[in-house]
Amino acid sequence: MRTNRRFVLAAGLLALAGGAGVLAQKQPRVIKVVARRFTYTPNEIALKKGEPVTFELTTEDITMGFNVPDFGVRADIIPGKTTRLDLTPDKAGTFTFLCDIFCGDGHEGMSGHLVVT
Ligand SMILES: [Cu+2]
Repeated sequence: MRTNRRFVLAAGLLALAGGAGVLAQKQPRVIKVVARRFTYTPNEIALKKGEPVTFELTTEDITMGFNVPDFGVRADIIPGKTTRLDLTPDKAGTFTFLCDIFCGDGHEGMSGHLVVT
């Protein structure tokens, strides 16, 4: 019984600490992006300067890349997996993201835009 109560107390404290963590630290906004030959959906994504986001990247066919050269971040998108990529844009403007893993004849045109305001 005593052990049980202690466990409940510990679990309660953990939940409290977790809640405080969420409050103290702004959770990144999650943006899902689906890649397939030779497009991204969505292919235009609105972001706010200074707002942290996490891209959740998936592919519907083969391995693709997701590269945002202006922000120096990239990731592989592997079939059957969700790839998470964090970005906090520190400048406003329109920036290209593109596939940097050759995926077939339309690869060169596989791109989209981040519009940061
Ligand atoms: Cu490609």
